[in-house]
Amino acid sequence: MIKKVLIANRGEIAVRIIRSCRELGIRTVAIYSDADRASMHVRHATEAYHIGPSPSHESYLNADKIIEIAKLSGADAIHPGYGFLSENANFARKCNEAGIIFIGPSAEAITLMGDKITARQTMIQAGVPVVPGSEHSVAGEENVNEIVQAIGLPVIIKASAGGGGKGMRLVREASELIPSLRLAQSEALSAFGNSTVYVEKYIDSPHHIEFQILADRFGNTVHLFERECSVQRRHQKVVEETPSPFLTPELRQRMGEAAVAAAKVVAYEGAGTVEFLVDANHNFYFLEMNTRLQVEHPITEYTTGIDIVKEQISIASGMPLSFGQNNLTQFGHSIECRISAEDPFNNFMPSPGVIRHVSQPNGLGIRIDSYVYEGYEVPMYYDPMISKVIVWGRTRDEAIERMRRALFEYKIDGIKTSTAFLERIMRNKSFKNGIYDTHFIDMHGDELFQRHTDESAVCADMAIIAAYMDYTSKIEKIAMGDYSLQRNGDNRWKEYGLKKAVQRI
Ligand code: MV4
Repeated sequence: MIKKVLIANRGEIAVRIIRSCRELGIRTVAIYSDADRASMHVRHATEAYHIGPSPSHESYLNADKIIEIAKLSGADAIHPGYGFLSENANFARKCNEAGIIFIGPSAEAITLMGDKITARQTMIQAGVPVVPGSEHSVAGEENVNEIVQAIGLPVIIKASAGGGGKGMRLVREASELIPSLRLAQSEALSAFGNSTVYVEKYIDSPHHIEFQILADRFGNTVHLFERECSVQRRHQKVVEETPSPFLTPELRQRMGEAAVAAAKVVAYEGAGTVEFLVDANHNFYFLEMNTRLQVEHPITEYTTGIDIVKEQISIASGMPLSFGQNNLTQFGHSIECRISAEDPFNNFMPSPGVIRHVSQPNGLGIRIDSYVYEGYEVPMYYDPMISKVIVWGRTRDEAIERMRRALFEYKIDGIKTSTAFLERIMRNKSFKNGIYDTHFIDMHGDELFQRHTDESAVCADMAIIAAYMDYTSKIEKIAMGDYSLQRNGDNRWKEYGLKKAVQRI
């Protein structure tokens, strides 16, 4: 039995993991860097240890120090969350060698899936469809020409040690092939210390759809259905939803079976995600497997009722899954929006700083996985994501309207955040119709990034100004941006748009 878990992470995911531990009666050990002394995860945990300076390499990536603290504190397991050491096979191995349970898959499964060429070969053996392309690493110029002869242009050159879009190169013209190969190889070498690359046929306008997997050590493997993750910007997911409006029940079933086969062939244990590309003709291809808990896991929790973190802990304690595939159904619809401390209207410029005021949405079907509070300073050292808004609705339309309402209610002052940008996505016609693919943000940039004052921001500002005007009593009218406020004859506030305001002031 696991009685005490060290969380080798920070931010919202550390808080999220501690919540499930508390429900299970498991004590928790937080670690924190200099910048995180006052962080929320430290407050939630039963005990907390300082790990080192703010930069990740000296704190949340310091494997030996983390294991040392686990031993010192008497933790029997380590949960790595996502990012940091979560997909580091050496860390998983070191934990196990130190007699500490790594809550995640085996080091072997992490290594295998971390090497994208080996992962591809393994999937081919298991009968899971992969994108047409090279079976081995690209050996040289002759070899790459042969591959492209066989599959045709355009192709995409990917780093075997890469993943998540890092080190990819699209090749449309034959003349670009060799220069792109050289570039891809040197980029892979400098980014991953390994120049090995492979080639795939380029799938134009694909959907990114992933399946959540749970597997115990007795060979029981189930999937918890899909997550549609096509709303991305520079390989960062922005909005995720489930069910995918693009899948049919028949395709969902076939992809779910393929995802389970993918997990079984590597004797996978724990929670994992099998990513697929799906083309416009409903062909699906294995892309990669993420061997960790993912940011977007809550939408699956909402639509299946399963607490994925509790399942991870149960599996890591050696328990069999308490349900089979036939016990699982998807109910209703769930959407997640990632809120980041960035300015979406200024090229997503990071916006760290002190949160002066925060007012979170609430009510039926709303879940906030966050770690910020009033007075908290968002540090510049880590990922800019500060909060996730997750909604559930009986239908997709209800979930979208609920998300709009939640984003409207969410007020964060002191720093710039992405809430207004996310509201625009919820109002976008193509998104509302469920007709979008991985090019969505690029295709709708004009609309999504257009500079105009958002309704929610105006309402909030107007309310503050009206209160201020009541307070000062002398001010009868005030102009702000495109709007103005003025008292009516009956002493009530009236709003004017820009044109009216200019006429009257
Ligand atoms: C592709 C592709 C088209 N064809 N592979 C980007 C992230 C990484 N996991 C793989 N990615 C892609 N691989 C082939 N053969 C297009 C992408 C891609 C993409 C994939 C999912 C979500 C967003 C994306 C944005 C640009 C490119």
